[in-house]
Amino acid sequence: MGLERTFSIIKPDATRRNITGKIISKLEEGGLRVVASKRIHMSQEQAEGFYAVHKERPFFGELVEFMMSGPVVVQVLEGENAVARNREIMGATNPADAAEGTIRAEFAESIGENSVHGSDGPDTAKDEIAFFFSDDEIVG
Ligand code: DAT
Ligand code: MG
Repeated sequence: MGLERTFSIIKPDATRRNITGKIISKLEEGGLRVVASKRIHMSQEQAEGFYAVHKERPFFGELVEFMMSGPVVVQVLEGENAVARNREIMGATNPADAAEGTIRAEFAESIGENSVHGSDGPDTAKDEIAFFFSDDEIVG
């Protein structure tokens, strides 16, 4: 399989509770390495653009408002099967369904305020990384 990269966001509910370190520890303990990271406050344009795939969903407005409600940490993660591995470490979208020990089972507050984002496939990962990072910001 070889090394792969994926895109991750630590969401505003997690920065608000000052648990970014706990979340990064879970990612690192799961075999992923942070190769790019920055703390940003998303603009409306960024939040709407990033989640454009969900724009017809009933929760779109709420999702965009939430992602703009505080700082986030955007990251590029690297590791074996990084896309799938990150999804495993995160757990299911709804924390009520997330497996024990996953980030969302331990930290997420609700289906909307669920602490982390992770790319859902290798093509999405490439697009999402490019949305927030230039090549020279990624140091593997
Ligand atoms: P994931 O973040 O696990 O990839 P997704 O891509 O289906 O999940 O949805 C993106 C985000 O939208 C999700 O992390 C939280 C929000 N969301 C999804 N379903 C929702 C719902 N039924 N109600 C409120 N927010 C929801
Ligand atoms: Mg998704």
